Amino acid sequence: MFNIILFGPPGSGKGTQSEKLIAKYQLKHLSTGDILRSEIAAKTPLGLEAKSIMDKGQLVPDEVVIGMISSALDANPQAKGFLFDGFPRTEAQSEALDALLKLKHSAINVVLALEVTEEELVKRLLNRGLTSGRSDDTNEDVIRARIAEYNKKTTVVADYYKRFNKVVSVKGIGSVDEIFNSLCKEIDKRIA
Ligand code: B4P
Repeated sequence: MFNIILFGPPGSGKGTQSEKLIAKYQLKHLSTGDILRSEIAAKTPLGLEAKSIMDKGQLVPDEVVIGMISSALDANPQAKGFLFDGFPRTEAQSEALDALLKLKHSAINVVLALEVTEEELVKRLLNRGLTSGRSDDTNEDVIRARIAEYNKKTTVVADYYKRFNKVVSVKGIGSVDEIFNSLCKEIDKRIA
């Protein structure tokens, strides 16, 4: 298996690049944001709880998202590899992911970290909010709270994987295709 974490702040292009990467490398896409939004759309108890947290720009509790990822890994025993998008977002989630992959005799191969300035992130998310219908994208205060949550709780994920020499920074400003090419270059170096 070849497993990638696509890492970066909200609005850095994780969702955008994931679509292209899974098509090229035939990986299974696991986006905790997408899974949570489908729970919200289905109005499940988990979705209702998650919506109130996400609308404040905060992170959903670790045990909830770890449970979701554990089920998704079990549901895809034939996968050639996984692309984790928006997960892990805390050190506890990173440790849990490593343990879950170990049970499957696998591990994270590379963490690709998209680098984008805060002003560009805010601009992109407000712009997406005009059409996405996502309530967490329409209010600048909520967007800034998400970025603050990222700086407080999620940057440690990169520190965690740096200890294992697995993090590569990629410039996340430029055209979608330029960024995609930079990501592919880093993957191709490692996948051979
Ligand atoms: P996510 O769904 O992960 O979404 P996101 O951080 O907003 O970023 P996303 O990856 O979707 O956006 P992208 O950069 O592609 O999280 C949402 C919420 O769910 C979190 O705040 C949290 O509450 C909760 N959650 C999710 N996972 C969790 C976890 N593991 N633990 C706890 N809570 C969790 O794109 C943004 C915009 O930029 C788009 O409009 C796109 O078109 C544009 N864009 C992309 N690339 C561009 C480029 N190169 N140039 C210009 N614009 C670009």
